[in-house]
Amino acid sequence: MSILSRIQLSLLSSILCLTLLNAQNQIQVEAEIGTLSGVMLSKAKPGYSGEGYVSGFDGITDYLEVGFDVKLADLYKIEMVYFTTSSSNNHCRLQIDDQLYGEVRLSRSDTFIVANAGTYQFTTGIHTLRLLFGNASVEPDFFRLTPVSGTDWDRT
Ligand SMILES: [Ca+2]
Repeated sequence: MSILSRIQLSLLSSILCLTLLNAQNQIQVEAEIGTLSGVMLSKAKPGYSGEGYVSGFDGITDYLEVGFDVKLADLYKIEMVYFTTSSSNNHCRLQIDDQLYGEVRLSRSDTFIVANAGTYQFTTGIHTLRLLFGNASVEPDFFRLTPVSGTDWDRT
């Protein structure tokens, strides 16, 4: 093997390694494995991830809560994959570790789409996300948390 191809191979494995690390650090939590209160597991609409998605958000006390383990303390981008066929009603509420975090704005869609729910600084260990009814019959599929490593510009 020439020196050049050894260097190319080494570079390639470094890039692959970085990609795998990034994939591992991303956390995906299925909505349907959470604690469901006033809501239920659904499988009617195709295209979901995992075992289904959650339907039935229609009352002020309805919620779903998921727990997950953060291995790497970081600022995380929080996304929720969902659909809602309601056009006039357009938000739900999000609680992180039993504290109200804010509203998640929703768009009407017949297919699963991604909502950007904001960013949050997570410490290592177990945390919870609780999705509460706002005014929309949101049907969440899963949550995805992506570490914003290396971008210190919005931490200060
Ligand atoms: Ca799901």
